[in-house]
Amino acid sequence: MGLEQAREWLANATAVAVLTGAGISAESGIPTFRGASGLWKQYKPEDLATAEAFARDPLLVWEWYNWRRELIRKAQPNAGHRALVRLEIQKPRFTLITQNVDGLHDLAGSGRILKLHGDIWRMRCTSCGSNWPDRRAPLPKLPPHCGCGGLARPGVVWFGEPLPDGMMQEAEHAAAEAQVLLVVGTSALVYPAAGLIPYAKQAGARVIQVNLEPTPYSNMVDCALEGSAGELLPQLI
Ligand code: BV8
Ligand code: ZN
Repeated sequence: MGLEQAREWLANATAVAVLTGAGISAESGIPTFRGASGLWKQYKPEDLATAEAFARDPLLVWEWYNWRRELIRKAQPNAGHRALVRLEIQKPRFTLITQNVDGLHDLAGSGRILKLHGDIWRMRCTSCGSNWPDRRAPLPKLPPHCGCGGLARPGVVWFGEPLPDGMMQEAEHAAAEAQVLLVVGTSALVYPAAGLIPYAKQAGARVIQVNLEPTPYSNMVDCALEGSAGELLPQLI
């Protein structure tokens, strides 16, 4: 099944859901998680993105998030992000479900975004629980603290932590009612996010995958397009 067929499915759909991962931000200069570029000081992301790592060494974990915030601060949305904004405008029913915490979909102008794994530009207090936006990069002092004096943590979902309440239900609802699920730039290895792919398929959606490399679902999807999001999405939409 080729790009032409995928274009037609998308054009004829009135209800569309999109699932994105780090791959859509790669062409904006943000390293993905897997692969050499994802490493920071030899640490694997899944070693730092945990409550255990933060409890052990909050400064180390904040240095990593501060490094990512500075990278993301310099980044601009790319043609892939912008194509999804156009798709949202065209579709009566549209939901953008992202695993990315970089905020580039917002910056591109997307509206209906479900941030499954939170937002790197928000902070949460580990003692009073309040959360607030903070877009400073670099942060003046590490680790940052809350007004109550409590230690602040990044407003993201770490491995072993549940997704924000109701977020997965909303995402599953959007995936179930979509005629087309467009999956972009994800290795589909992290759950429950990756579970949305078979979920949509079972609910009768056409699933189109745009990814540089094959994923565990390449044989299940209706159309697996191998290439970069920045090149393929403008051709698809
Ligand atoms: C939970 C925020 C339970 C932080 C992130 C079932 C089976 C197995 C394991 C589990 C399971 N259920 C749960 C687990 C455990 C775990 C998990 O999935 N582990 C994996 C590693 C096996 N899941 C969890 O822990 C989740 N929580 O289950 O809680 C619970 C319930 C109740 C009570 C208590 C607990 C939470 C998971 C969320 C973790 N947080 N991020 C931060 O960012 O700092 S995950 C993070 O990693 C990202 O958000 C993203 O989700 C993931 C990285 O994946 P991708 O985005 O896909 O990126 P990747 O680099 O892997 O791939 C990029 C792809 O793009 C590649 O394929 C590449 O080819 C392609 N590409 C590159 N360039 C381009 C491109 N494609 C197109 N164009 C390009 N230019
Ligand atoms: Zn506080």
